[in-house]
Amino acid sequence: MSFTLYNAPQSTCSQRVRFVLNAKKLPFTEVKLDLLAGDQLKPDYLALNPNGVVPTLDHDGAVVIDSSVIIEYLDEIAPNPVTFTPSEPTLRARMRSLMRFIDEMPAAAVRVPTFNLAFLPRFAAMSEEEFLAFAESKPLRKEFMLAMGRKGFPQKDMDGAMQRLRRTYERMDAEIEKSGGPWLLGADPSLADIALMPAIVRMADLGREADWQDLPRVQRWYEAIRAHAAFAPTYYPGSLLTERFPHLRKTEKQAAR
Ligand SMILES: N[C@@H](CCC(=O)N[C@@H](CS)C(=O)NCC(=O)O)C(=O)O
Repeated sequence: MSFTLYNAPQSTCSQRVRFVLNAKKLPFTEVKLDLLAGDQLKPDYLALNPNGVVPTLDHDGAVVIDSSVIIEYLDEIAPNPVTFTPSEPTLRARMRSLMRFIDEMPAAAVRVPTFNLAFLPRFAAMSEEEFLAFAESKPLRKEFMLAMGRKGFPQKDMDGAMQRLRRTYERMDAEIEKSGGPWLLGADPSLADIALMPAIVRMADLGREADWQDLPRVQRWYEAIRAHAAFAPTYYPGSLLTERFPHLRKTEKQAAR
């Protein structure tokens, strides 16, 4: 089996897929796209992924897009040496419900502080015409970009994103308590944990770890995922925003407030 992953080091959606490939010990060729330069919007890439976003997986010529779909696909075609899908149908259903929740809540919310804090200087440096043309060329995120504008999302949107993330931590806490932990569904990590991981790691990278300090089950979950053997090869150097954008290291805590 041959795998090519089109992705970006700091992309949260890409990190889900790298984690699963690493955990399953599936060798893959990594094609790194520069998202701020617009590599994801070039015709060759759009022919693979018409959404104009990463990740995209090519498996022996079969193209699979969307990180949640890709990780489910990988779990189906390579159930060994480890599977992240419970065998019991009601647990599988719970896992999928959580994955939908994660895509709708934290995975979406985390884009607001990410763009405002990390990427804005790049857009602020564009002329209005350049920015509008860049936004216009995005099949999936045009309206998101226009809502952000060159000045960034207003504080109201930042506050809303932080509230949605806080409700996510509380939901995680409740799920871990219900399952007995340490993972969302109990004793073993599932695709839901992997889908959630990048949003939590992103918020920690942005200096917001204190936001779940009052929830020790969530803190233990965060320690457990970081201790997983697949974590370090997934978060290779350059995978964190603070590694690529040094301006975040000093100001992240104040700026995210
Ligand atoms: N639902 C998609 C979302 C993919 C997505 O939003 N990817 C981001 C990086 S995490 C991207 O490529 N952004 C490029 C852009 O906004 O132009 C998935 O999970 O694969």
